[in-house]
This record gives sequence, structure tokens and C-alpha cells, in this order.
Amino acid sequence: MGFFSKLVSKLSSLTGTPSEEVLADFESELLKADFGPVVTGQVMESARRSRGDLKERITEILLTGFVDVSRELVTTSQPTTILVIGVNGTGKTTSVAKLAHLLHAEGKRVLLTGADTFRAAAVDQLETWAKRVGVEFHRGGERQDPASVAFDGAKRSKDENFDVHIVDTAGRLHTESNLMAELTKVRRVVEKVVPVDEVLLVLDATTGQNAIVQAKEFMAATPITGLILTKMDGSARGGSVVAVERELRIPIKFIGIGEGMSDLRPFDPQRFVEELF
Ligand SMILES: Nc1nc2c(ncn2[C@@H]2O[C@H](COP(=O)(O)OP(=O)(O)OP(=O)(O)O)[C@@H](O)[C@H]2O)c(=O)[nH]1
Ligand SMILES: [Mg+2]
Repeated sequence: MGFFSKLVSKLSSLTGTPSEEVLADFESELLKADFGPVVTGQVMESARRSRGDLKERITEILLTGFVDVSRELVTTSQPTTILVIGVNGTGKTTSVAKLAHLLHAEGKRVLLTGADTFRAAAVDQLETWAKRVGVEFHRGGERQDPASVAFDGAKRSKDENFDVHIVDTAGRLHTESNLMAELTKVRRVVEKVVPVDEVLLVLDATTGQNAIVQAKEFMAATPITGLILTKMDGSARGGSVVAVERELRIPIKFIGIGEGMSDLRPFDPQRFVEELF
């Protein structure tokens, strides 16, 4: 049963105006689920005037928060080139593996480049994933500059006619301006070889409003074409999907729902909202 089912049926079953206590409970559920202050405010306003059509009204409030654009991966370049970025531990490397798995299953030849050269373990982690998924992997030299590794990967992806090249980057704090500048450089250098089709920002759904703060800093460093919201499993905080896209106006292209390579779903707002009821 979806997040709103119980709440809406409770309100709808009341005769007369809902009590302040019932409304306060409802509001705190919405905030706990990370719908954010604006959506929560709009839903509460509807709830106060609660009559039979509450479900339709909430559906409308939620759906208007999503941008009306395609959520398909852009695949214009040859090879399709994807940069994956985000704060430490949000799930970038795992998402790269999941994406690779998805594209590999479509019959695409995929190359992964580990541009996270600060930690040897990070590159090993991606290599392990590449083997598991069954795609090719490009490793840079130890201590090689991330932009230069990404450049080499891009060159290889082109020379060897890969269909898709995905670059995994090191996690970085959105407040560290030199690391943000490095991202700009990674992109610029890759684009000497081939235009970047997608810059996907990975956000951890369980971090709520903080994800929005992070995203704004990344947007200042490089244009972002899509979001991946991870850790949507095992958490009742699905509301961040609505809050994040409403605020950032960037399409959520995928959601991560687990740690395995199959745990990535293309995001569909209509279906998501339906499942909340
Ligand atoms: N439950 C769950 N766990 C996830 C999901 N995505 C990633 N994780 C876990 O989150 C942890 C961090 O994932 P990574 O992919 O290493 O994150 P990262 O952003 O590459 O981390 P850094 O490279 O250190 O910045 C791992 O334990 C993953 O298994 C998801 O959708 N759901
Ligand atoms: Mg990583």
C-alpha cells in the first residue's frame, strides 16, 4: 500500500473538518517522508478542505512538480558518452555498474572508465563491477590526473568503436571549489574527443533537502542533464523524488532501489505517483 493510501482514506472517511491533531499528524508524515516544505504546504491546504477528491488533488500537486521532458538517455554522440558525478558515497560507482548492465543487456558495447584516481580501491571497485557485468574497463595510471584518465578513456572508446562510454568520478564535497573546478575540466577534456551526452548527478534520496543544496553547487560547475536518485529502497522517504525535481527542474532519469546491478529503474513520475496511493 502506498504512502498516501492510509492517510487519504483516513481523511476522506471523516465527517466534517479534520481535527488539528489529525492534520498535524498528516503534516509530520509528509515532512518525514521528505516531500519538502512547499509540497507539504500545498497538500496540507488541500487536506484542510478535505472532501472526496483529495486523491485527485494530491496527485495533481505532485505531478506538477515534475518537468515535462524526455527521461530517455541521450545517445547522440558516437560513442554515447556519460559522466557520472556526485558527493562521496551517494552511489556513483554502483550506479555506473547498474547503467552498464542495463545498456549491456540492450546489446550495447560498453566501456567504463574509472577516473577516481585518488583511491586505488575505488578503481578496483569499478573494475570488479565491470567484470561482473561483462563490460570493458579502462584504468588510468596510478596518480594520473582524473581529467587525463577520462580523456584516455574517451579516446579508447572512440578508437575501439564502443557504443557507450561511462566515466565514473571521485566523490567530492560540493563545498570544495577546487574539486568542483576539476569536474569542469574532466568534462572539457573529454569533449576534445567526443561531446558528452549526459552528465548524471547521483543524489542519495535519504539525505532529503541536503541533496538539493549539493545539486545546486554541482549545477554551477557543469550543466547537468539528469539525476539518479539512489537508495530509494528500504526508506519511507520517497518524497524527496518530488521535492528534488520540483526544486532543481532537472529530470530524474533513474532511481536506485538496491545494491545489485539490476536495482536501477527508469523513473516514471506518473507511475511513481500512482504507487504512492
Ligand atoms: N540500498 C541501496 N544501497 C545503495 C544504492 N546505491 C548504492 N548503494 C550503496 O551505497 C554505498 C556507496 O556506493 P558507491 O557506489 O560506492 O558510492 P560512490 O558514490 O561511488 O562512493 P565514492 O566513490 O566513495 O564517492 C555502497 O554500499 C552501495 O552498495 C541503492 O540504490 N540502494
Ligand atoms: Mg565511487
